Amino acid sequence: MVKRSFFSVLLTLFFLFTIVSCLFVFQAPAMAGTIDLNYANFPPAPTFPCVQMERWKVEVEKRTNGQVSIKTFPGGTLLGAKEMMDGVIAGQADIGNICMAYQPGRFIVTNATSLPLGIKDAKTGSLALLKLYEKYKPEAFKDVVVLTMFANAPGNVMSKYPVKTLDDIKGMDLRASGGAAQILKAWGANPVGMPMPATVEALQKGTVKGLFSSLEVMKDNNFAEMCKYVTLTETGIYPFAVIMNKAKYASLPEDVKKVFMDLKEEQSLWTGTYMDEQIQKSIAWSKETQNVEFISLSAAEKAKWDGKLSFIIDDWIKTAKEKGLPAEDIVKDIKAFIQ
Ligand code: DTR
Repeated sequence: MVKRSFFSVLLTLFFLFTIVSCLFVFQAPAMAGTIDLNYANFPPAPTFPCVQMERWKVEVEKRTNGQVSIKTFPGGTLLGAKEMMDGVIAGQADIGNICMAYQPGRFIVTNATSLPLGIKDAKTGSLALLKLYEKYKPEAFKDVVVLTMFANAPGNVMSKYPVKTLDDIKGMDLRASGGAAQILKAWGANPVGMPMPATVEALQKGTVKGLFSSLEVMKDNNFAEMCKYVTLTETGIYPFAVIMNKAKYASLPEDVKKVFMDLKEEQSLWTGTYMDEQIQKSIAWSKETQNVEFISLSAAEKAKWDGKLSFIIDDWIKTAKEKGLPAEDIVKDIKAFIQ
């Protein structure tokens, strides 16, 4: 009797020990490894910079087996467009998405991609931008770690009134930032600078009569409701970067850093491809449900519009050279990367 109960106690202890150690083994990685990161973005959730953010979050959480958890903040709820770079450097957000065109003087090298160089779509622009960054590693990024870069598709005029000739666009108040503003100015329009989120109100109030950007915003931002005309100019992209606080990045385990770096080019390609697909959907939707008229410039008119832009590249080269940058090489490289 005594012998039997001694064995059953031993057996029970053995089972308990096994269960506890199993629990410990399965819990340990999650407990020891949970790294919480926040990611700030400035435009609203349905727009492409935020869609790419959610895709990146899902991929990181999957590829680190839940070791990293990302909390996303779309719509400027953590940091707005213009405070993004400094906010990430200061650690107000661990990760942030910047549109470089909103600070043209700060990101001179990477903003060269917004020159009218004939980038044909977002995929080409995104990969060329990332290659340019990797080649020149511009000073502007010395206080952050770049997680990826991408671009939107070439710009077109979306307006409340039809624009068919240079006379039509003359003096028209159109929203644009950075390099795109220069393009509009060269065509004789009156560019009004503001980040994308401010554009909705400006259109509603009539402060601007339209905007110059990639066409996915007709659907994503519902601009098709107010802008019933699109003039197909197909020029000028906006470069974006996803940046991370340097100290926070340095504190990550090596395997997590590897996941981030392995995703750098893949995310760029994914975003460019996603954007190009969204453009097609947006065009179809604008035509079919919003009755938007798409205006193609005649060959003669297009030549006039293009002719107005050539000085922009020369001017950029001159200014960048004065700042000690290898300006001609940068332009040559972009042209080679987009082939
Ligand atoms: N064209 C730039 C960048 C841009 C294009 N689509 C979106 C959507 C949300 C924010 C920015 C952008 C611009 O007009 O700001």
